[in-house]
Amino acid sequence: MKTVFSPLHAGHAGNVELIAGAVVPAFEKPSRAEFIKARVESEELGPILPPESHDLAAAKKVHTDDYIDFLPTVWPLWEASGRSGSAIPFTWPTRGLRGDVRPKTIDAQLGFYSFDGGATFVKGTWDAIKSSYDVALTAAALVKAGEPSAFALCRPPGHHAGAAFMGGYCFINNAAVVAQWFRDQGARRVSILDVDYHHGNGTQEIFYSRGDIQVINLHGDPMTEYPFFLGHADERGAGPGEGFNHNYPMPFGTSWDAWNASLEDGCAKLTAYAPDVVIVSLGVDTFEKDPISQFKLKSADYPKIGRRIARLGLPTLFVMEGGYAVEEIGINAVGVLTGFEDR
Ligand code: 6XA
Ligand code: ZN
Repeated sequence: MKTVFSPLHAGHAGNVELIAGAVVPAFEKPSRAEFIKARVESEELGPILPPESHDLAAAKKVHTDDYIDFLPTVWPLWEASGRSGSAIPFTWPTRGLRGDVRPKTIDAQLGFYSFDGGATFVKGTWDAIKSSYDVALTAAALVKAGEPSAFALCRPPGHHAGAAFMGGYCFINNAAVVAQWFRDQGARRVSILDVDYHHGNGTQEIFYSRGDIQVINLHGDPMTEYPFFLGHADERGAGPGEGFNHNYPMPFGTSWDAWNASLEDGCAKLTAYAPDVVIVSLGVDTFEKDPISQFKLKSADYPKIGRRIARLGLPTLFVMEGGYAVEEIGINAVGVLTGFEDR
């Protein structure tokens, strides 16, 4: 399997986040991608290719124009206002406030275009976001050209980003971009299978009213887990999208047997839908030692995930999302991919 990777991710570094009342170095850090790349190499998964540069038209098919135009302006506006450090949103237009007016200052716009303080900018962030987007589209083109599978080693991740908001380390929704791109290239139906520990609220929001892109999410129950405000089992899609969104919320402590039962059910839904291509939002923060997550999957479980996905028998694009147990993130992510290749 070919991997697409860009070193430009590394400029998105040195961020901080607020967690459990403390400001700490962000868990989403450059070493994550480097550990995965090193494991791709040591397991000899296949060649590692650089991305080709794409314009932002494909991003604007799933995000609003103004949101995408905003992202590259953040750091210049932040610096122009005399700031350094991380640009972090801190005020949101929640219930009872005006969400229909876009204010002028950088602080206000950060809040206007986010749902939490978890998507933060430093100087190299925009170039990293753009490279992650290019990685996803370049890997998608490999599958379109006939590769049975490809791995988009994206960083930053994407599945929390909605049509007009960032959050949870995510800016451009890479999986959503490539799902739409496959549709525009002639795929009749596309399935997104999101196995990250956290609900992919952005992906769900983007395709909630669509019947041509099926979204399946396995994740921590939002009653107790981030992102808290989406991801319940009764969210099944709306209008023409009704019945094409499937959520599998699971409790803290879930281990392989129960998680795998959800995967089996999700795979049955996927097979019944009969898509032309599958996009896997590949998060490995389901791991028992993940520092911010509460599931109990073991390293030996990840190849089993890959094997099950391979049995779908469909062209498959893996798009990297979360996973923070840095020592093991490479073993687990690449374990899914070698399992897919049944080796
Ligand atoms: C809250 C936790 C963000 C989780 C991001 C993630 N700061 N999403 O892994 O998949
Ligand atoms: Zn996650």
